[in-house]
Amino acid sequence: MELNKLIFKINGDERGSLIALEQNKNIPFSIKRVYYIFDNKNSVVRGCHAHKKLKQVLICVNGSCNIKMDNGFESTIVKLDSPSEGLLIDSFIWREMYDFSFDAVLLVLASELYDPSDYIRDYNEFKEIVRGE
Ligand code: T46
Repeated sequence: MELNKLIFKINGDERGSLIALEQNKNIPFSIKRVYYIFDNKNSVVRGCHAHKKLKQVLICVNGSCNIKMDNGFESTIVKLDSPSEGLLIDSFIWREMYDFSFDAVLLVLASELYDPSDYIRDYNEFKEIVRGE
């Protein structure tokens, strides 16, 4: 399954590092919402859904976590552990986030405002939709 990893330019100098994220530049959509996930127990699994319209970029700005992505035909697991690396998750991709380190902060840039009706929460329903069954 195709992986959409984004590598961000680090503006570093003797003081430290800075990464700038800009909509429709290094982030491939207009950003309508930003949220971040933190303070997770190591054993939790988050996500477990797909979206009909929403596109997102996930960046683990501190610590690490694993992301499982599934397009209904195949799946892949990506470890996010760098603030200079983003993972683009398109619509109609099932995602699960797990193995959060105690210090993990997962920043998410989203192409749409929060809309509960955009979620597909049933894996069988998701598979039927993407497989056109
Ligand atoms: C996704 C993964 C990566 C809001 O009120 N506004 C928001 O923008 C979001 C995202 C959530 N919420 C509320 C809804 C729930 O009461 O925050 C609570 C936790 O949300 P949720 O259970 O959906 O969190 P995750 O980590 O399972 O999933 C989230 C996003 O919802 C989802 O779009 O792709 O992160």
